Amino acid sequence: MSEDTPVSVTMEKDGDVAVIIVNNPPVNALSWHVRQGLEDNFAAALGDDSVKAIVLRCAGATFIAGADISEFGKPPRGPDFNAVLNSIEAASKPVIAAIHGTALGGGLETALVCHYRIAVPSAKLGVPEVKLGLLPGAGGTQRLPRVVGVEAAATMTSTGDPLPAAKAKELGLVDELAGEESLAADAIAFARAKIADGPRPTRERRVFGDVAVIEQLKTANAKRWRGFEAPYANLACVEAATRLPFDEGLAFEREQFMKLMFGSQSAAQRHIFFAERQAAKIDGLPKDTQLRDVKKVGVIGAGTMGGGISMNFLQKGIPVTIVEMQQDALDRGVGVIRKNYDASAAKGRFKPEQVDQMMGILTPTLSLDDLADCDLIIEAVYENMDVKKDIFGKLDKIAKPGAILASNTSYLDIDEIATATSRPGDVLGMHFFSPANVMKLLEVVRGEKTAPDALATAMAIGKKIGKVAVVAGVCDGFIGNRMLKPRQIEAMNLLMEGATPAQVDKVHVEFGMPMGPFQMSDLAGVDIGWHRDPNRIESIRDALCAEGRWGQKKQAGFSDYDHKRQPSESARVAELIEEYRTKAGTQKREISDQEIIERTLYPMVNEGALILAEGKAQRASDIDVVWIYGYGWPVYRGGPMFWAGLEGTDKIVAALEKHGFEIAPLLKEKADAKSGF
Ligand code: T1G
Repeated sequence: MSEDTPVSVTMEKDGDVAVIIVNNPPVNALSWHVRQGLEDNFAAALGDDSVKAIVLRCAGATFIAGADISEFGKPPRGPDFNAVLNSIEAASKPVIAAIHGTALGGGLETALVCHYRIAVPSAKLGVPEVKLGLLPGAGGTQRLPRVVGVEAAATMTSTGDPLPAAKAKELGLVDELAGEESLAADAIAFARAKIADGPRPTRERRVFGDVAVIEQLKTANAKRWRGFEAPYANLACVEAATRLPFDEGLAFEREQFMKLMFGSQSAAQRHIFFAERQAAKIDGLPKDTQLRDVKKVGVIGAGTMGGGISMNFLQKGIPVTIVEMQQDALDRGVGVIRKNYDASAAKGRFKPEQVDQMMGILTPTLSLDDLADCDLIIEAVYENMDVKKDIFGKLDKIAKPGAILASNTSYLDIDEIATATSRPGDVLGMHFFSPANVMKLLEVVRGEKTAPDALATAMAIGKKIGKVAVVAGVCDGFIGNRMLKPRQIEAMNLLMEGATPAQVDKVHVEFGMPMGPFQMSDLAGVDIGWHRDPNRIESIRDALCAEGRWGQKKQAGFSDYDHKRQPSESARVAELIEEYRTKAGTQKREISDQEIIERTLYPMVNEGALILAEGKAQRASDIDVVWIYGYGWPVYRGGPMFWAGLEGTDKIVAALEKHGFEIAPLLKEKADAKSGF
């Protein structure tokens, strides 16, 4: 080992048991120097005649949480991962993995080449590679069927969900449960007890279980896995384990792994893995920024948004005071919260007593004065600037010093709202996405005068309630909705020129979106933002609204809907479009699917480039995170800005120019450099 190799693996001896300890914070990833350290320390332990058994454990928060994803795509360094694992498995002395925290991916594969496994009850064990568009590429798909059987192996690899230690023990993945606080000692005792049994190489164990589960999983997950490659590659490897000798199965796994590793889907999913974590960071935040305490939250408005927002805090044990102006609206809002929790409890998500607990820390009131002791107040009322400024003016007098005053507005100017108070440093936006208790995205809108600690606190509380929070700047629509706008405008233009709502929606769904622009309008409500004058028809949308075609809620929007909300093409909508097209004197023509992509998705990239250039998003990857978690952009395409790199920014610019768009300078710059964002 050369002197510049970090020492991340050490060895201690307890009598005749060697204890090899990995210490590579924060998650003991199998970086090159860890692999080097394992190779060196196992060689030393195996070469020491006084050593009769070997324990492998980790310092810090967790057992090995996987290969070091940050090394992927870089020139290989240090010993080959498979070679290190195979040498551990071939050890002439029993090797025991002592597991705490999360043994994930390459971490679990390392535990699998150990001959026995002991874990603390709170440990979790899994192979989440599929969530990175990969598969366990160090023997996991071949060894798991030999330890837990085909059914469990197929489920673990294709879903990526970890198992709690107790379940792992039930399946035979863990041989012994240690005391929560005595893993080190229990592992040594367990190792000593295994000296007589000797090594138990996993590769020599027999695959068992019913291969039929593989087709069953494919059928059960067809919708969820639509467009993804990795789940099917994982299942193909597990299936191979049922019919190939170990080494041939390993070779098949390697081949499948390399295909995924060098494919665009894994690059996209790994991009999002890091992008999500990067989004939590605020560039330039002073190092000594202290977060404000948030022990009590106030929510103004008990409608759909106010109720959903409140639920996020209640289920994390944070008391909420919810304010409405009218008693019946307040009662209705509280009733909806209870109904939602009861529905979740019926599905087993909460125990009934938990629902009572959560409802017990919800305080309904008609008076804003009752928000005086709240640390964070979120306004979620009607999208009207005057209404919001009136409320913030009152809050300025009621709220305690240091309370954060947030608006859930989806596009209004936070800076203008802040002028209604004497404390603009405490004012920011917290834009939740409907349904607020379900959608993970939270846009935290930073006003001109928002204080750094207020912003950092809002980001931290967002993470605490399980959201993926992204900093946005003040502009119309912030990040997500601002990019949605050009997409919706062009989608309407395409109808005028000859496309149908179903065709545009189909192109988006085939691209990987959960729904197309018109399905989204019908779901949200075609009448959102409509002027409500049925005689004023200035667009196709006005024509639909004038006829009461307000979307799913009226069983008619851009499509017709049956009682199960199943859509079908509407002859009436086709007539309305034709009437409107004739009135406007627009010629109908054939529109290709490619043109739909170029005129609805490419303008989003263009808008994203403007958002970046204006500093309304901290980084391109933040924009990707917004679209993945706010609108269901397919994660295997990495978000609009990452996808622009895959598509080719030069190709995008050429198409946008062809369709007459004004090109964002930053996008032009990337295109000229033939680079992504
Ligand atoms: N490689 C590199 N960095 C990692 C990492 C990894 N595997 N896992 C986490 N980090 C970084 C992360 O970016 C963050 O960095 C910090 O650690 C804390 O992470 C061959 C090919 C373990 C459950 O997919 O699920 O093995 O932002 O904020 O909330 O078959 O990290 O601080 O600079 O998420 O406590 C398979 C991925 C890899 C597990 C901890 N393993 N990690 O959650 O902390 S592929 C995974 C996680 C593989 C082999 C294959 C979580 C966690 P920074 P964090 P956390």
